[in-house]
Amino acid sequence: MKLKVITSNPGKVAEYEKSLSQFGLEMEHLKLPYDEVQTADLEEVVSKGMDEIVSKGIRNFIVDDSGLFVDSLKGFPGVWSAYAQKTIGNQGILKLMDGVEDRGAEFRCCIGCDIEGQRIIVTGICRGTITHEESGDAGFGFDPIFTHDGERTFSEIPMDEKNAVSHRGNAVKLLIEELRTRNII
Ligand code: ITT
Repeated sequence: MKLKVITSNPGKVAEYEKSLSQFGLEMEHLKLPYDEVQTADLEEVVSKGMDEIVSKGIRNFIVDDSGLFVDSLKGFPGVWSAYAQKTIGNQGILKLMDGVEDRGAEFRCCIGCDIEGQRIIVTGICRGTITHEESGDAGFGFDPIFTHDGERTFSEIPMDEKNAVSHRGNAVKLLIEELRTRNII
């Protein structure tokens, strides 16, 4: 079965291809802008986005709203992660955390999947810490400043390893469980 991944971010598509192909799900990248409502809730962004996409007659797709939530910044950038990444970038986040001892943070990923007329929304989390400098070339977004094991950033590990522990990987595990429960795969 083919699922469209509706996103402007090719890095997400690559991660879905790697984690979902083993379940017979083939990914197709579709760049289709949809309204991301202003709310502090990733699931609401996904649910409203799915309504809009379905109203355009598109079915069998995945949307993904993710963010980095930094403890000492009271959850910032959170739902504003894309804007923060585009404006202040990783260096800006590091600057905000200059001299801050508590480096705790978590990535969250909310997946909305429309499949065979059914709707599944799941959220995965990955706890870790913010490093003191950028490191590594792989991945995208905040990967060079986030470490789940305190040793290597997400930009310094292979995609398979990132998928095994990441917010998106954890959300995919929940999605697979739900697809199995509903006998879709
Ligand atoms: P779409 O909304 O078009 O899917 P986006 O990149 O804007 O693409 P999000 O709003 O979900 O995606 O992501 C918010 C920001 O968080 C964005 O700058 C991403 O690069 C970043 N981000 C999301 N997932 C990430 C991950 O696995 N690793 C590093 N950064 C990530």
